[in-house]
Amino acid sequence: MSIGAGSVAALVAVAVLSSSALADDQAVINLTGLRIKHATNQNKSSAPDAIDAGPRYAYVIDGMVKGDSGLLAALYPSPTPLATVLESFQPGASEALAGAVNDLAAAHPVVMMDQTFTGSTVILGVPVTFGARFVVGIDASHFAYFSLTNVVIDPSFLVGSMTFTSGTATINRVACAADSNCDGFVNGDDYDLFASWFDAASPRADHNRDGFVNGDDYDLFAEAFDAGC
Ligand SMILES: [Ca+2]
Ligand SMILES: [Ca+2]
Repeated sequence: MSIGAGSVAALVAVAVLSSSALADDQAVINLTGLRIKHATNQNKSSAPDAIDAGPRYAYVIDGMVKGDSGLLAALYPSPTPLATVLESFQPGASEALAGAVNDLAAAHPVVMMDQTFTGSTVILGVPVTFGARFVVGIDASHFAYFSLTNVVIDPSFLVGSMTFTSGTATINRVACAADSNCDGFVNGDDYDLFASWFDAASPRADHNRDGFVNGDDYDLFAEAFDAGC
């Protein structure tokens, strides 16, 4: 079969269309300067960096924080990984800083992570209570956001506050809901991973994100997997 000039023009038109409509698969939120301070609510947006809607998103929050007053300044005088600080207040908490979730409706707004951390520890002999709510989502204007609310650092006058000296929250759009490991391919690794999550009744197996892990999720996953995306 030969390709005529008209077909070539059509192909070029398709190529131009698809490049102008090229999916924006990532949004990055700069967290530098964000304070972790008692009773201080903050929000950071990726604007003007937008991201397209997709059936699945992977997110990772990474940053360095430093104490800027009180006991926290004594304890963390230089930039320290956020994960290390979270672990010192609530062991295991840093696991929540990265993950992936589906949004089968592939529509914005969407919330990817809504995690409340709470813990208590003793810093230099002082019992300290800590709490914070981290939310990562994409708003209706397609900008990603990170919000830090419900911050409790008690007793705040003694413990002080912290600041992000650097850091980002990065959201990557994943083209296939069945791409469990978010590597861009759908293959046996994804099936095995999903099956292990499902067997463990992990929230990561909640394919349709309705709050339950059951046969519906297995069927939906199998359907997406068979379709190869
Ligand atoms: Ca994969
Ligand atoms: Ca479900």
